[in-house]
Amino acid sequence: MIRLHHCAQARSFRTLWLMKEMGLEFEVVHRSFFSNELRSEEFLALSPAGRVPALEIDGRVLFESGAITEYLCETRPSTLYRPPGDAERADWLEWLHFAETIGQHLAALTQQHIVLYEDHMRSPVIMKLEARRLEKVLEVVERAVAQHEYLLPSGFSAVDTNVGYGVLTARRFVPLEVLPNVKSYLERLMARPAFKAAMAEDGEPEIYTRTFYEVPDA
Ligand SMILES: N[C@@H](CCC(=O)N[C@@H](CS)C(=O)NCC(=O)O)C(=O)O
Repeated sequence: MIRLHHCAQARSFRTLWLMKEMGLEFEVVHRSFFSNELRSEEFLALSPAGRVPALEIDGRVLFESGAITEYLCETRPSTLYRPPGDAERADWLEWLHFAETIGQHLAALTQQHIVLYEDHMRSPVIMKLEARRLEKVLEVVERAVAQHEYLLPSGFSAVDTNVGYGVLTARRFVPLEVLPNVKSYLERLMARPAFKAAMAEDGEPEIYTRTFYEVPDA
C-alpha cells in the first residue's frame, strides 16, 4: 500500500491531489505542521530533512514533491506524464521545477506572516518584497494560461498539480484579481473531481487560517 505523509495545506497536497488524478489507492498519514512530530526520530527516518511530502512506495520512501511526481508518472500508467521523446517533455520538466520557484516565495511568506508569530521577528520589507516577487513569477503562469486551459497546450498534466498547489496558496499573499487568467486557471483546477477528492482528505486547516495576509505598515 502506498502511504503519504502529509500536513494539511502543505506541499504534500501536490502528491495527494496527483494520486487522486491518477486513481491510485493510498493511505494518508496526517502529520501536524506545528508540532514536533516532523522532527521525531521516527519521521526523520522517513524524511531526513523533516519535510512533507514523504511517500512510502515500492519498498522505499521518497521525499521531494517534484521527484515524487516524476516517479509516480514513470511507474504508473496515466495521461499525465510527458516522457522523454514527447514533444512537450522540456516544457513539462520546466513547469515541474518552476513549481518550486513559486514554492520558495510561498515558504518565505509563510515564515514571515505565520511561523514568526511575534511582530518584532517579522520584516514588512521582506513581506512586501516576497509578495512582489511571487507576483512576478505568477505572471509567467498568467502568460501560459492565457494561451491554453492548462499549462501545456495538450491539456491537463501532472505539472498542473505541482504549479496548481502554488497558485492555490499564492492567492493568500497576492490578490489574483491582478492576474485574471491565473484566477480562471485556479477555478478550473478547483472544479476538477480529483482536486475536490484531495481537498476532502487534506485535513483540518492548520497553516493558513486567513484568506489573505496583508503586509503590515512598516
Ligand atoms: N522542495 C520540497 C519542500 C518540502 C517542504 O519544505 N515542505 C514543507 C511544508 S510546505 C515542510 O515540510 N516544512 C516543515 C519544516 O520546514 O519544518 C518539496 O517540494 O517536497
